[in-house]
Amino acid sequence: MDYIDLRSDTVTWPTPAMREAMANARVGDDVYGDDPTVKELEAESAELLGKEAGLFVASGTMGNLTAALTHCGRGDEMILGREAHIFRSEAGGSAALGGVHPHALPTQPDGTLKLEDIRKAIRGDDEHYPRTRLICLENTHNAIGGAAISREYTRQVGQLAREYGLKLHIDGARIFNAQAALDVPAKELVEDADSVSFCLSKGLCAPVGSVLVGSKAFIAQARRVRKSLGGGMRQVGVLAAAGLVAIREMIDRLPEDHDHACLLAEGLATIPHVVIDPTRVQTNMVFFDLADSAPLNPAQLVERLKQDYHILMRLASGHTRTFRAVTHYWIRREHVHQAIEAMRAVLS
Ligand code: TLP
Repeated sequence: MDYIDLRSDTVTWPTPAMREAMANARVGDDVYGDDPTVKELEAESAELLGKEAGLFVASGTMGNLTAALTHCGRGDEMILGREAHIFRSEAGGSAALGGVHPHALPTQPDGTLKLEDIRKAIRGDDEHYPRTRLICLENTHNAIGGAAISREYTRQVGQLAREYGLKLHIDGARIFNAQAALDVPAKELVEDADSVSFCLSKGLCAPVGSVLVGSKAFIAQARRVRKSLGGGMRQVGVLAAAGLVAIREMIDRLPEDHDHACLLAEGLATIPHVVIDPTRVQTNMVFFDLADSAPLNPAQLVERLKQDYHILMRLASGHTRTFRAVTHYWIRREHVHQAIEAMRAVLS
């Protein structure tokens, strides 16, 4: 890559193996069900997460939106966290396009929702109320520093959902980072979910796409919803081919990104004007604050790192002094050392 780009794992370029697979991909018109590479990706993804079927979608946002619109009708309510990506960063799509009413609860410092809060938020049968249909969790939790959510917690939420006849969707954009952090197969982390969306184009490096998985009946309905959103794609096996490389070759290397994130956090902790608790790093994200005492403001810091050191860094979404640095395949150990030394030079 041209820069040491720590802004996100979405910036990852496809690997050489992906480019080759894309060039040689077998394709067909996927809306007619004719693309063998897409079918393979959907089947392997479903298998990987222990669900019956999968659906290739253009993005994580489209995966979550398709799930919400498949589970909920207009005026139905979904329960989720205030810090959830779906609530904060997906342009209010489920409300705008599906009339789904979001019921946002406080997100806890570990990325969970209190079970008691969820229970209280579930509506009774009263004509004044929207009908509660869906609970959404996020694993790993982006805005909570990439926190991994445990199998036990998810199981409890699943039980609660079933008790009230609700569905559970997991925004598993980075579910394989949770698998690596917890050393629990992703399949088990999502066992209780009715649907899961995971991204191929973040730490797994594919250029485009996510996969939504669930039961056969759910995916059949989701396919119609995806079409209505303009997401029926044609010879899209060229993209699915990269996705297959992503799930076959890129999952097992994620712990390397987590090690690099720890290294970065430990290095940053030794730099003046950086406020950070390295023990909070669980996956590939490093959140830190720039103290008021710093000689530069956040915009100046970003500019100096870019101009003088070829390093790209950004503030965490919605924050004014909190940065989020994300490690990924294109960030090697020496890049982490370079980033630490650049920060030291700029802030000392
Ligand atoms: N997150 C992106 C940007 O939105 C900031 C990032 O850089 O982290 N769920 C989660 C948990 C996500 O973090 C994201 C993307 C999505 C869904 C949406 O995925 P895309 O960008 O493919 O629509």
